[in-house]
Amino acid sequence: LFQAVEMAPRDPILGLNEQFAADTNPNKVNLGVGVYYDDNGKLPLLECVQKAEKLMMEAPKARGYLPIDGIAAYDSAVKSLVFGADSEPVKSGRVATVQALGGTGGLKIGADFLRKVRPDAKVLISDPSWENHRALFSQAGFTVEAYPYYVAARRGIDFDGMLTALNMAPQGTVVVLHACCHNPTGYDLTPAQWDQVIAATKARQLVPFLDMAYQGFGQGIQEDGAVIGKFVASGQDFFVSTSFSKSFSLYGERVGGLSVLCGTKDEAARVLSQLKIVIRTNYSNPPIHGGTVVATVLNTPELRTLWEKELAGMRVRIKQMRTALVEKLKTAGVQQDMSFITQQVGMFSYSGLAKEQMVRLREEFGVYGTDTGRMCVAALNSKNIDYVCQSIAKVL
Ligand code: PLP
Ligand code: TYF
Repeated sequence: LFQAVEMAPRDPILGLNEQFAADTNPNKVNLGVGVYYDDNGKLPLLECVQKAEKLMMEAPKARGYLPIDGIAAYDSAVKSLVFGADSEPVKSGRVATVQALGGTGGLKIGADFLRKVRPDAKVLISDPSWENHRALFSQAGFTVEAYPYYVAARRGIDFDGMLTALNMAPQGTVVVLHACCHNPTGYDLTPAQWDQVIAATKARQLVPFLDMAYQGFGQGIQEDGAVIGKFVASGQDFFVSTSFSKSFSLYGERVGGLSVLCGTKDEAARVLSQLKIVIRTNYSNPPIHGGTVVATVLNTPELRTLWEKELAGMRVRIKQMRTALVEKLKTAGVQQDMSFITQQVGMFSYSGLAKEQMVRLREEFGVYGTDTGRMCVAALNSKNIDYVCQSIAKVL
């Protein structure tokens, strides 16, 4: 039965973790996978999460099946976070939201549902993008192509190229957009550029699919979410996947969601019924723990305030690491202007280093980033940054 089964390639990012674990270099630093570590190099367990878990333990509950679409209080909290509690779409009931297994789960539910309503549509992702976007939409049965996004030569967004691609896309094309903190480049559109993108998706009748995996890591929770309000104002139907992996440091709990903005409340009810079929036939219903933690935090004012403070702490520390990286690279003798690192936002920096340099960093210095030159700035800290800068200076 399995004689002809081929060995699949490793995930380019998660595969680095295995290589890192096997590395015996005592100075090794993992800047490969997108995970936030604190200044002691530890994966944080947020205080708001611990407090929510304490509340949950004080009133233990039996573990029956959840509804197919998840915990009601969770779904409504996600909806309010994404669209605003007092926003027209939430008040009028035209958003269908489901709990999902991380942001990946939200994307996959959306992809499977889209395949039913738009079986012949093409999917456009950014060039470059999070590698799993291509894999996930391809697996769902779509032809995936890319729109220009990043130009290495001038370290920035090829906005004209992007807009041209959108303006040439056939009606009904699904366009995957990073809502904030673009992975892997760290370059986000300006509000004015978003306006033009939104005008294009509307004029061409494209289907926007916003991937929101880093809300709160860019400028702030509200600021990063503002793009959703712009799409709402344009009067288009669209998809938003949400991930709490990073913003709650709950990677392994698989907490995320999918929200679909529909034209009417009745449409939303029908869409929700279809999303539930997708979920039902994949994993039946989501798990309880992570969703309860996030719902408790988002729906309890003191814990919500604490979460916002802790998330701001992560955001500020990443920004400090960006500034320190630019300064320390200079101190380490790097001649070229590296100030672009502070213009990028979110967890990642596209360093501009070539594959050979990234391989040398890994093999000679134990400093792990992706072959594309992406480094996770959120894994730098006051103890490892000098070593990282000296290592980069040596390969540059
Ligand atoms: N989308 C982007 C752009 C990401 O970087 C990630 C990272 O993991 C995800 C989605 C998936 O999130 P999750 O780990 O919650 O599935
Ligand atoms: O881009 C990253 O590093 C994160 C984590 O298949 C990740 O988004 C990477 C690869 C993957 C799943 C998550």
